[in-house]
Amino acid sequence: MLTRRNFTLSMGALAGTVGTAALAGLSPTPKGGHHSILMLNAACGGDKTPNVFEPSILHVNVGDTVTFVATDAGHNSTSKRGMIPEGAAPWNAAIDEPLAINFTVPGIYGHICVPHYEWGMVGLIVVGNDLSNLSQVTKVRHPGAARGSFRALLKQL
Ligand SMILES: [Cu+2]
Repeated sequence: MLTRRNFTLSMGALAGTVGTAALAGLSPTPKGGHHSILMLNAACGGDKTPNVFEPSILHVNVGDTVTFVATDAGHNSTSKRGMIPEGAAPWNAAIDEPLAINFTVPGIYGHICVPHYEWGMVGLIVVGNDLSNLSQVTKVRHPGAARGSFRALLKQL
């Protein structure tokens, strides 16, 4: 798991690599908390599930910023069509691109790693404890292992 110290270090390293201006680019005046989702070749801990977002489910407050961190190479984060709240902006990061998103619209957000989508590399972000788009999110169809992965994550909400 990511400790607070590791989090601070990784954010520092990230800022050093891409510059704080680039990080702040998508969210000019983020006032809320900051979170990280790591893109990994294998899960931390015992199960070693290949190709994961860590954490796979993240609960944040409205106004918080989430940074997708390209810890391992070959991953990206893209919001899944039909799996974000109405009025929210979709995103689509390039492979290996760290991306910071400021979440201002409450609801459930489903996101995927495009290269590993069919292998089940998917995640959920819940903003403001709002599950009002759950039935819409649940209706979206997925290929391969993504189907079971999303089902398992949605069951935990
Ligand atoms: Cu991936």
